[in-house]
Amino acid sequence: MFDLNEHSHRRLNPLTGEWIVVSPHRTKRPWQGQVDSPSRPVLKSYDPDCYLCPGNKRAGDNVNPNYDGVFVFDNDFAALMPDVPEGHGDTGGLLVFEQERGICRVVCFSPDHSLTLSRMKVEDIRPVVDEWAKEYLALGSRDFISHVQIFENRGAMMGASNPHPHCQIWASESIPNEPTKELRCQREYSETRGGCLLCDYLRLERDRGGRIVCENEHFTTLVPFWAVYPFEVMIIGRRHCGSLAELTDQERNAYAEILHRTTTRFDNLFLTSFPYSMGPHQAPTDGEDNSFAHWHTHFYPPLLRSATVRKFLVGFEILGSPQRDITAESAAARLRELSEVHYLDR
Ligand code: H2U
Ligand code: ZN
Repeated sequence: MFDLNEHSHRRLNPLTGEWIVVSPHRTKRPWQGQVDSPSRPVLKSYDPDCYLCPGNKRAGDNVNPNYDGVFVFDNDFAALMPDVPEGHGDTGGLLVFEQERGICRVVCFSPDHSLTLSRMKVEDIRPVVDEWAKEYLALGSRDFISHVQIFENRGAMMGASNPHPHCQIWASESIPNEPTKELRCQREYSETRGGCLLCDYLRLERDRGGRIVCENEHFTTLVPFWAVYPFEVMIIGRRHCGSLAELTDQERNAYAEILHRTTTRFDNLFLTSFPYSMGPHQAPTDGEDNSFAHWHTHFYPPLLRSATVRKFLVGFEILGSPQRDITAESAAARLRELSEVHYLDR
């Protein structure tokens, strides 16, 4: 009898169309690979050397105002620029390029250098949610912007340059790879099956329960069946809509709340400031009919055990397919049994 908890298998990610190899029998193997020291919580509320703290100097002659809530600015080292001239080329389908215009912004969540989403009050996360919605609309309404990607890199391990609570926004002329795959799959699903992929998936998971981490009235945090990262989760809204901008007042509060609860569980897992890359996937702003797209949020955390990193994509994963040892079901069970009171408050 085939057993998903015993036997090697592969799982389809219906959002991207890609397969993930799952090796549940392998979790007991000894680990002699990379061990990082766990990220300690930051203690000081103000750091005179931080370029995101209120009143401090940034690159060039820029000085941050003495902000007391959310603070947004154009990235001083933007990866994408709005004023790139038109350019494209195609040499026999082999050397292909086109100009990529864009706008990059930085959003500070709080003036307090020591905070994280897990340590902020829900009522202080709500303005962050509002700012994300506002930036999505403002950047998305620019005629050359087709997609707005908001993302937070949390922790040095994930490449964050600074512990100050912040995220980045890259608004781009083209739709990036990951959303392109997800949009294609969502469109095909709705054309062939006549429903929404994520509405149907959420309903199925809520019926079964085994991969659900936590829920509130409007949102569910779950470990997707096809998760690649050890404690990867998705936050999916119960109501079908394309972006944060469409959320009601109550839904925005509920989203702030589920962000807080999810990140608190993460910190409580290994009693660390848990590293991750996270961000919402929202409908493109390319003027096309994207009504099939169901906005959602991904969290990709690299930690497997306390101070032990999931190998970054290497070996079979880079040459073949991504692979995981700990199943989505056991990861969800671990996250589900954790307290929602932050360990530093206990
Ligand atoms: P990360 O921690 O995710 O790297 O985000 C910090 C961003 O802040 C990064 O993209 C920008 C960097 O370009 N930055 C400024 O815009 N001004 C500065 O003075 C330093 C860093
Ligand atoms: Zn700071």
